Amino acid sequence: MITFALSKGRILDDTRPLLRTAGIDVLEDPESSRKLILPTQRDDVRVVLVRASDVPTYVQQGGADIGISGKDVLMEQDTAGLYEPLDLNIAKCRLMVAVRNETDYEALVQRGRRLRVATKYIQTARAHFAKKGVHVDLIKLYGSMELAPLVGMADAIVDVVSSGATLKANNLKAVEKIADISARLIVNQAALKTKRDALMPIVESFAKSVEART
Ligand code: PRT
Ligand code: MG
Repeated sequence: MITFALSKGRILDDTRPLLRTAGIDVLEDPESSRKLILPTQRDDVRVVLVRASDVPTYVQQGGADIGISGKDVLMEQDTAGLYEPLDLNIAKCRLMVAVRNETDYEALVQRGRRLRVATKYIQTARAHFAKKGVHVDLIKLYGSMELAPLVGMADAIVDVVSSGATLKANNLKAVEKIADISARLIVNQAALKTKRDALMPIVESFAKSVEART
């Protein structure tokens, strides 16, 4: 049995065509189903639905053999035991530093005062500002990072941006790119050995789909 870990929302929307091309049809609508384990039309493949930030953990721990995760999530975690064979080029966005429209970010950074940065990407933000030589106080949030500068809780945020509409609607501007982000196929390294015959055709089919789209 192959267990495929996916998260609802953007990743799932963009992944379903790839799954179909790989001959995997999820039999229930994942968005409306309350089940956590969904059968596919293949007896030997099932899908599990987990939080986006939990996908690498499931694949690492062997709760799933294969999964799809945003690079932003992977950058934030210890990825030992994970094989990342493919950039799927979907769910694309950019990991950015953003501040209020009226903030002069360059001046703020040059002043050398400690910067208060709100984010759910603590490890990535720490590494980014350390590389720049900027001292930061990191504030861990789990969502709606955009609010923190508006209420005076932070000088800047680190978050993913796609259209930029959310920043704009909240009078924020992106001032620095940390990384380009896209979803990645990840595979449990041990499973890749023990279930190679079942897993490799899936990886190869995904690779072909990605190639066909680019
Ligand atoms: O399960 P949990 O809620 O913890 O995870 P999640 O909310 O991160 O899941 P989900 O499904 O929203 O995102 C899954 C993955 O999609 C992320 O890990 C990213 O790799 C990728 N992705 C691509 C995005 C976006 N684009 C994106 N725009 N993830 C989040 N956003 C947010 C953004 O932060 C902003 O607040 O969507 C909002 C709208 O973005 P704009 O710029 O289009 O306005
Ligand atoms: Mg969410």
